[in-house]
Amino acid sequence: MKTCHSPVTLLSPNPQKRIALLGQPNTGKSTFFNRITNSNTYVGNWPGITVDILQGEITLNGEKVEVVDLPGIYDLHGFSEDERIVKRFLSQFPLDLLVVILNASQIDRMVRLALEIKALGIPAVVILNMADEARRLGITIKRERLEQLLDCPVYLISAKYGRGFNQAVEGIAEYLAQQKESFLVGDIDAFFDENPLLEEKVQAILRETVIMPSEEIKTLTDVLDGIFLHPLWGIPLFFLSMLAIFFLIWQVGLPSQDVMDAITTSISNHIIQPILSPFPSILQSFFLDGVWLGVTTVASFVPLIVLFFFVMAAIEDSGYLARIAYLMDAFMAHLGLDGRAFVLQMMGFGCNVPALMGTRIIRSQPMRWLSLLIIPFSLCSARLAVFVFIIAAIFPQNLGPIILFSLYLLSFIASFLVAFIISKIPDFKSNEPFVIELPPYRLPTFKHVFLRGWGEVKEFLRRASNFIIVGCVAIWFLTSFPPGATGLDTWGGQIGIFLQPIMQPIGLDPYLTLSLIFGFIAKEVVVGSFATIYGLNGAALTQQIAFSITPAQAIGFCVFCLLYTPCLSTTATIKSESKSTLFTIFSLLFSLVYAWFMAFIFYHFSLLFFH
Ligand SMILES: Nc1nc2c(ncn2[C@@H]2O[C@H](COP(=O)(O)OP(=O)(O)OP(=O)(O)O)[C@@H](O)[C@H]2O)c(=O)[nH]1
Ligand SMILES: [Mg+2]
Repeated sequence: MKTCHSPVTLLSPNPQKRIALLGQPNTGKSTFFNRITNSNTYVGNWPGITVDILQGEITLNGEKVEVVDLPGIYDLHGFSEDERIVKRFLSQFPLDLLVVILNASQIDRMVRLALEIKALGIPAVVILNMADEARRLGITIKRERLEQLLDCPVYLISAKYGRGFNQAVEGIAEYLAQQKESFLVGDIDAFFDENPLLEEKVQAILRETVIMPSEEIKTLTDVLDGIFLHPLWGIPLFFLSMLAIFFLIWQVGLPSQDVMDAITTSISNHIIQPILSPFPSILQSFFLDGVWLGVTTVASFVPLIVLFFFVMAAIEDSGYLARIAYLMDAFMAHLGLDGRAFVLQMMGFGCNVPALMGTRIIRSQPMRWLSLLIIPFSLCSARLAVFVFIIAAIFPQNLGPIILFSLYLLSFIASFLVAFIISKIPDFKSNEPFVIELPPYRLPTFKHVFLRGWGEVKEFLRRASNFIIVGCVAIWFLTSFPPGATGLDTWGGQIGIFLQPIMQPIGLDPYLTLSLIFGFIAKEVVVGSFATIYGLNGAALTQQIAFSITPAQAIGFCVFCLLYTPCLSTTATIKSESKSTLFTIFSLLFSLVYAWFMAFIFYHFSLLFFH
């Protein structure tokens, strides 16, 4: 997954040929896309994972062919933003072939789309994906008969495991070879026209081509749903599993950080320092304290964050997320939102950017604005690094996971409080009906989970090479000048002191304030800045932090850091998704003020317990 994907806007102007993958959400379009283009885009067992147009290039019959993965479209009236993107694409870009991807295990509901497309005379190939699941459910499909009735090639495949995939690609290549002219799909509204004649035709096709099992097979999904969707313990079970996950991340993640620290310290002692020794001390300090210490301290959290993403990928791909949406829906309705908003909030745990983009599946405009406003309060993996760092330094080991879990709860509570207040404004009341389709539970594959973790490492390297270095160098600069100055006499110290009247009431000292200022670039910079400010790393840095910050200060700091102005990438996404500068400015200012008030309350409350 690209955690912080940027929207693809520039499609190559004149590819030799172009095919597009079209179908309902969660039918495996992106899985097929990944297999055919050999790439690693985001797939997940949740309808609405792809909300943008993704493109890849392959070679078929010696020709370059552009493959386009589209967001899923529902056979419903009215369009959400992701569906509008599909609509715009199909009405503007000529294609040579439309690949219609259907879920074979739900063929009764899906064949209609294929029929509509064929009725419009659009050159298409139909892929019946998830053949493995259809077989398990005892569904038999007479593929050849279906080909005759639809008058186009039909392939029964399993994109996830690869069965039937090669034949499908050969079929696509063959079809493309015969296609001499490209065509424009045009307006897709016609796909969804009410047409009683068509309905009859669908039924006739199904009668002839599909044999459903004589009795319903009780699937593993039914059994698991009996447990996870239980009306009484469904929700407690969810929170307990989250708590268990944080214990795991804490127990496994923290030791991994020490290993990383040991490696980077050794590289510094044996390689970097000897190389730098002939240079003037200011240059040495720049590379060692500014760049190296900052970036490696942040890097020491990479194993922990990768582990966290492994777990998130497994939850997402298993289908449990859709259950969480279902479980939380009734509660979310009180907040003017629905189950999807809860899931988006959870997706924000990885990175807020894709979660913000995920709001495109919401049709109701007020609900979408509200979601855009509260998703940045979701505790993303960069903030996770900051909190683990502070909590591990200040609080006893056994309390660590519980405090971390409380911060996740606070992230939800802070979001929902805002939603609750805003939903009382009459105009913000949404009445969009919410129908969640519960996909079957699917076993996450090792490959998928691994690629997701690897994607995170690459994403970190990308961020480290620009945002994180820039932030750390800026802090080094401010805390090293004017020449000869130290501590609070430096420019950075002066900025911190200047802001003291505002920040002291929430427990922050000038150094903490300074680190937060640069957290605006990327939240990881907050961790890097501690290393840069104190010129230490590893255990020495942890000790220094424990010495300079009280528990109450730590709590005020964490609460402020959780809620205040999000990072640059998130801000840019708020702007691009809301398409409103005013809303973006409001959202930034609002989070700043909100963070201050929450931090104030938590800091003073903590003072009652800690000195
Ligand atoms: N059992 C099985 N699962 C599959 C198959 N193909 C895809 N999946 C799973 O189905 C889920 C949805 O896959 P995606 O590729 O994200 O579906 P999509 O059509 O791109 O979904 P949207 O982007 O939301 O429209 C994922 O959990 C996949 O692992 C298959 O052939 N068999
Ligand atoms: Mg997709």
